[in-house]
Amino acid sequence: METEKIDFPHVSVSQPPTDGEGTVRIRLIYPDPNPRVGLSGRKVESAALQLLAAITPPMHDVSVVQEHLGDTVRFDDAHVDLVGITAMTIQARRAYEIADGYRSAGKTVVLGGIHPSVQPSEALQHADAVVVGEAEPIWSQVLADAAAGHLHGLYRGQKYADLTQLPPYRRDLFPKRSSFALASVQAARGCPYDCSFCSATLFTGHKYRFRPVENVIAEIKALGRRFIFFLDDNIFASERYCRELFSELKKLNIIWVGQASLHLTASNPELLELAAESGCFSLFVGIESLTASNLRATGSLAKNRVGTPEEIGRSIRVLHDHDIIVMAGVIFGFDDDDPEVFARTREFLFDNRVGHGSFSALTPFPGTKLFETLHAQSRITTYDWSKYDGATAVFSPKLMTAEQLQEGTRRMGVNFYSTPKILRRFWTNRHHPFIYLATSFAWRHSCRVENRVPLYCPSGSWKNNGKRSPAPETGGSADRKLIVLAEQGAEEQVGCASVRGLV
Ligand code: B12
Ligand code: SF4
Repeated sequence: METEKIDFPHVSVSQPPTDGEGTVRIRLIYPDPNPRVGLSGRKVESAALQLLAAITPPMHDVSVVQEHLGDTVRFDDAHVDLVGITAMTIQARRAYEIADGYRSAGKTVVLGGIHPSVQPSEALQHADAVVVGEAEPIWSQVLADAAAGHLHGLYRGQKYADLTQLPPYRRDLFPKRSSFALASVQAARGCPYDCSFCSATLFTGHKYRFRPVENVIAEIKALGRRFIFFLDDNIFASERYCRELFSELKKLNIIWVGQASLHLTASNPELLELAAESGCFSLFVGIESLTASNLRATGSLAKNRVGTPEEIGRSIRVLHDHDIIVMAGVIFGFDDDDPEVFARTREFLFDNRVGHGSFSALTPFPGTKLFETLHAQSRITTYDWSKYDGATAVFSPKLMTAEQLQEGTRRMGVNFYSTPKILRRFWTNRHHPFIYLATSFAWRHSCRVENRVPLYCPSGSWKNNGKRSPAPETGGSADRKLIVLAEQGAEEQVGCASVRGLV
């Protein structure tokens, strides 16, 4: 298995039927990686599809299916000519199932998003066309070719999208809403860093590109929602831009959550204060590891510029001093992580009263440097993309077993969100009492349901000594009961918008 070199084979495909005037009836689909259980698609609207709908020329007809929000995929729908499917790696298997189903029904299929972009030849086995990278520069060409019956196999824009021209998302086509009426907005794209495990820069490039502040503000005003999730990889990317954005946000009476690096926040208390005044109540910061050698080896020391637990703790306190709830993203399984890493991290997060935590097993996403390294070392143990969920160990770690990595990561979430711990962290995070408690308990629920831990069980003492129960189709009645419970509680799955993997 190699990370693919992108070439442009021209594959002839059948012409999608149209109404005869060049109108293509398009269905955009967000696959739920685990529709059988209904647990894993976080309950956030798909910004990619909202944007794709917005940049679709008006002559075409667009409808949307978001499986993770409960919509059903129907292959027999006569009112569809072309299906556009988005996929992160974890969604790839389901995306291909859906693509194959539609192609069997004679529909034209286009795949796009991060996974098809880094594995285009693989994706092309399931689609008539694959869009590599951002859709803005190329989408109308794809649709024109589809309408004319000249669809090529691979499409890639020659340049990055011009964010000054980004239209507002077509939210009107998305009647099903995210949990907590959360609305996603993007102010900038790009990241100058190069963390070996991250897919973001492959896609959005190393240079920051910004939307004009007035466009962002106009979009938020038109939304009429109070709870905003900034999708940007680092909302603190440029001080000048931030000052302007936060000053304008201050006038809107909204609350917002975003992602940022510890360096750019903690080193600039004045800007942090402005962020808090503008409605920022929580920031996701990818601290990744408490071990400096891990941070150095993966290149992620560059973004936070703090590498020891003491330095990281000090930076976190600066955010707390500005009444901002910290969501710490931590990854386990780096080469210098031994089995003690879980206890050390647990203690650090608790001692520093970190409000929220998001824990992942290191995952070599295709296209990343990490993938290349582990693949070259023959340490990747599965290429089944549906296991690339951040909870499953898909490679052999150096200083612990794959099972230790997997179980340790899963236990972290359950343990971190135990009721006593949530309550003991309350004082530090008291400035947003309702949000802190509601999101903490939503995360508690989510972690337990995903790990099949009874909701009433004190953390750390669940059956099987923390091991996952068998999959539902083979599991016993207790499992089935929990799955039903999970389905009933589906609306509560997502707490804070910041989910590990965002940065
Ligand atoms: C928002 C976000 C989320 C949201 C998703 C909300 C949603 N329903 O869409 C939430 C918080 C739920 C989330 C969860 C996860 N995420 Co996430 N997430 C992001 C983030 C920050 C922004 C994505 C976004 O919406 N961008 C804005 C839209 C407009 O841009 P876009 O998605 O790139 O879409 C453009 C193109 O890709 C293209 N395109 C996309 N789809 C399609 C489809 C077609 C047909 C076409 C033509 C074009 C096209 O056109 C669009 C416009 O240019 C990215 C980081 C990043 N920089 O991309 C990570 C990122 C996508 N996430 C990632 C990961 C790993 C995850 C998790 C697996 C983490 C985890 N361990 O739990 C989970 C998976 C959840 C699940 N089970 O489904 C990785 C993906 C790596 C990979 N190879 O898959 C990323 C890249 C982060 C990273 N740094 O590595 N995530
Ligand atoms: S992890 Fe964050 S800082 Fe590192 S490359 Fe990815 S987006 Fe940039």
